[in-house]
Amino acid sequence: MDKARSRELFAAAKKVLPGGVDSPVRAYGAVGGDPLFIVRGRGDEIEDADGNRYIDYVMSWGPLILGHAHPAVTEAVRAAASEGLTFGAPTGRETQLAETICEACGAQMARLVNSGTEACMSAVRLARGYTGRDKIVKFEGCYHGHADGLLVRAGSGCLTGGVPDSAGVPAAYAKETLVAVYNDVESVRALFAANAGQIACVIVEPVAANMGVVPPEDGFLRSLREICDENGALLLFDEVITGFRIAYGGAAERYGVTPDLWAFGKIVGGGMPLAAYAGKREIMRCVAPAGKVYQAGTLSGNPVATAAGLCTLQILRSRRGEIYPALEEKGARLERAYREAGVAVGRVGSLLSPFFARERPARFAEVCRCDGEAFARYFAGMQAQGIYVAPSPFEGMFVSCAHTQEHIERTCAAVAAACAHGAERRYV
Ligand code: HOZ
Repeated sequence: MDKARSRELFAAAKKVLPGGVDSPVRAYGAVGGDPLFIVRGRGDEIEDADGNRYIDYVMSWGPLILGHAHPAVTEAVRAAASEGLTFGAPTGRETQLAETICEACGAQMARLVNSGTEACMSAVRLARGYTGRDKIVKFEGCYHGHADGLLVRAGSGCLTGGVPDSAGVPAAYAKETLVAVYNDVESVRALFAANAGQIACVIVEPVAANMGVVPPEDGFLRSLREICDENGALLLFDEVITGFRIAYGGAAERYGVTPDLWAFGKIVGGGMPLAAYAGKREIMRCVAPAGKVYQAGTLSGNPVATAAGLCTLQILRSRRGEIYPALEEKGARLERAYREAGVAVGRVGSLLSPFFARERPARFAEVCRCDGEAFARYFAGMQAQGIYVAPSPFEGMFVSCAHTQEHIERTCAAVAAACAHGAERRYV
């Protein structure tokens, strides 16, 4: 497989972009080698700058649940763009998108922003403004974007790069972030006991998906709900990854636990830079200009992005009865392939990740004991067979509606070969 052009492009990029990329986890730091430079995507495939084609399971890290360049979504974008790229004034589609998001998850009001980072950061500020408290609880290994206070013990690229606590975050600010253990209710109770009356919210990925995919244990999310209620704190679901993916109604639909606030990203923008935070009316009314919690944005509710997001959600809503069962089936087929290859798997619906460990981890400390070198060999084996997976053991695989049965089967065969290759020094 020739990768000369990608190599050249990366060499040029490194001169002007830090690390040659615009987001750290893209840089192949955990697996070695140079990143592929992508020129186009169609359905479930991407093509790199050297003309190599790959079945894609990164899918832009989650947004592309309908696949690359979905005809209806690209047409919606084209039509919206031809009317003007941005106005910085209200448009009707923002209301429609907010209504669609709220109807799906059970929220009453939403505010549109540009990225998952902004959505989480703003929702945390809102929780603080609403409760009048400063401290928040997050879980080690969970990632909520790169706002200062949320980088404490963070997953995703921080974990991949070995810097779960970023430089540049003032210690005085970081100490307002209390860190609990995902899937360990007692660790949350202990923080509430030690910080009575001071905690504004618990922010959690309902399915942890930035330390590999770690599903919540039975009762975990319900216990968080109870602890928050007992202590007058808000429960904030970061559904940037899980929203509209693990079910049309996200975690509330899948697990029957309703938070006070939600952060959405990825799928809600249909592949464009759009995200949202949402919640109960009483809380959302605190956001400016209705209330005193300030948050703003020149491109918020951008007309082209809302067109992509709305079109995507409308397709998901109208065909949810067929889409989600089909995604579940494809995810289950891939899970089986990994298990048959002797690799543990975390999976919820079409979101999954292999773990090079004897058993699927349920806690962050167990995730950290997985075999990173075996992952790197597996990654190289998959790429050599034309399968594009994330260059990090801590990111999920995203299955889309566009993944064909034939490509899923081709992937299963590739998994068997790549895992045999990755297995040599497994389970250290
Ligand atoms: N935050 C993404 C991973 N969970 C990475 C985004 C990117 O590198 O494009």
